[in-house]
Amino acid sequence: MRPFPFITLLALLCQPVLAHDYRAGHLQIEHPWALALPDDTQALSVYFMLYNHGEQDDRLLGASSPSATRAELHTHIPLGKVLRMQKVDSVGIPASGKARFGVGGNHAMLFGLNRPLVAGTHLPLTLEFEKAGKVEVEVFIEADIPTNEHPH
Ligand SMILES: [Cu+2]
Repeated sequence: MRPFPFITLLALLCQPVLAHDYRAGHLQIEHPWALALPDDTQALSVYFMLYNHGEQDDRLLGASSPSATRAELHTHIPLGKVLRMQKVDSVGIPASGKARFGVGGNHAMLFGLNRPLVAGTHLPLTLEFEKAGKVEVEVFIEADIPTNEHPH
């Protein structure tokens, strides 16, 4: 069964756009989103914020989606004056800490998309964690970068 999105009261009170949150054990996955892009898009960056409310470190091991043929975890590394994407095997989320997947930093990269990326629609994504296991989320397709993009 697909986990039901958990919209916190705090999110409703503080955020100008509708955010959506997912919980899996001690992990919280905040507002997975991606930009709406043209139909011939080959690769899509997906962003979200991970919070670990537990007392043990966890680790994001990978991602997958029925809407893409392949998914990888990426980060950006500075190369002279530009940022270059680089594949990473996993990303740690420290106990009582967080891991930001945001513009210019970590992201999940989807390849071989089999559906249009229309603003206002959702795209299914499965995140696999070392301890929390597999968590299904819905990625909100946004017309623009959210103005409150993971400010925490
Ligand atoms: Cu990438």
